[in-house]
This record gives sequence, C-alpha cells and structure tokens, in this order.
Amino acid sequence: MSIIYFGQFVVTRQVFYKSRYSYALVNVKPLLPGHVLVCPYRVVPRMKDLTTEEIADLFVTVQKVSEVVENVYKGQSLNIAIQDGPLAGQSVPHVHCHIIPRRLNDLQNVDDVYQLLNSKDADIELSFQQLKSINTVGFSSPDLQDLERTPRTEEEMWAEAEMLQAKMSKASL
Ligand code: AMW
Repeated sequence: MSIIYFGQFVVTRQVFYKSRYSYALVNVKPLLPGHVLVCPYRVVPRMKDLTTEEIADLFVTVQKVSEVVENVYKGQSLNIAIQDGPLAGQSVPHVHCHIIPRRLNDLQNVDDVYQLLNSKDADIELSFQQLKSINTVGFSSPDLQDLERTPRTEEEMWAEAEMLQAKMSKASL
C-alpha cells in the first residue's frame, strides 16, 4: 500500500476512497458528524497548482463522497468548502475540500459552520467551546457527544474509515 500524505501528515489508514488523482479521508477534528476531506494525492497548496485532470477528478470525487456521507450521516444538505490559501483560512497547505453533512438544527445558526471552519488549529479548543455553547440539539453522533474529546484517536478514525470504505464500495457510483 503506498503512503498517502495530507500535508505533512501520513494519513494512509484514514483514507476511505481513492480515485486516480484524489482520495477522501476522515477528519481528526470533525466540526459535525461526517465531516470529511477530499484531496489530490499531490501535496500542493493551491487550486491553481492542480492540472485540469486533477481538478476534474477532485470534484467528481467530491460528488461521489458527498452522496455517501450525506446518506450515512442522515444529512439533508451539505457544506462543500475549500479554503484556498492561508488568508482564506487554510491551515494545512495541501488542497482539500471539506464535505460536511448538515441536519436540521445541528447548529443554532446554519452559518455558524463558517465561523467554525475558520478557527485555526491552534484555536481548536476555542472552536469546540464555541460549538458547545452554540449547539442546541441534533448531536447524536458518537464522534461529537463529548466535544472536549479532541483530537480523535487513530482507532476511532480507522473505524470510521473502514465503515465509509464499505459504504463507498456498496454505493453504485
Ligand atoms: W483548513 O482550515 O486547512 O481548510 O482545514 C484543515 C482540516 O484538516 C481541518 O478540518 C482539520 O481538522 C483537518 N486535519 C488536520 N490534520 C489532520 C489529520 N492529520 N488527519 C485528518 N484531518 C486533519
């Protein structure tokens, strides 16, 4: 199995879907249940660094992964977002697309997700406190029942990746 990097991190076992130029991985600090990332294999920071083939493949992968995570996490909508460069909030300098399933009343205000997305890794405790203070109902996921429990363990991420890998291969995409 070839080693897969997300920025400087080795994430091989967190990967649950692979296409020709892209892969999907589970998130170490999901903002909401089912928050996953899709990346090109090539570790480059900006969308402009990707070839046409890589961009096309990235978005086809985003579409496929979105459908499965929305179903698995019983979402009714999705946030799909790329922070393209540090001034746009990118903290890992490797192109990645966030896919976040959304459910009714998962956050107090629908758009609070953008504030959370823009919290830097260094501010992750703050971001979870904010999440805790603004969240009202809808957190049924075991991932985030305990909002202080961050980052997730490798075992938790591997289990989620295994589950999503099975769902991806069952889905007729
Ligand atoms: W950015 O603010 O760069 O748009 O988002 C970085 C994302 O990567 C965050 O959602 C963060 O939780 C996630 N992340 C950071 N390191 C890892 C890792 N080693 N494995 C999985 N996800 C990670």
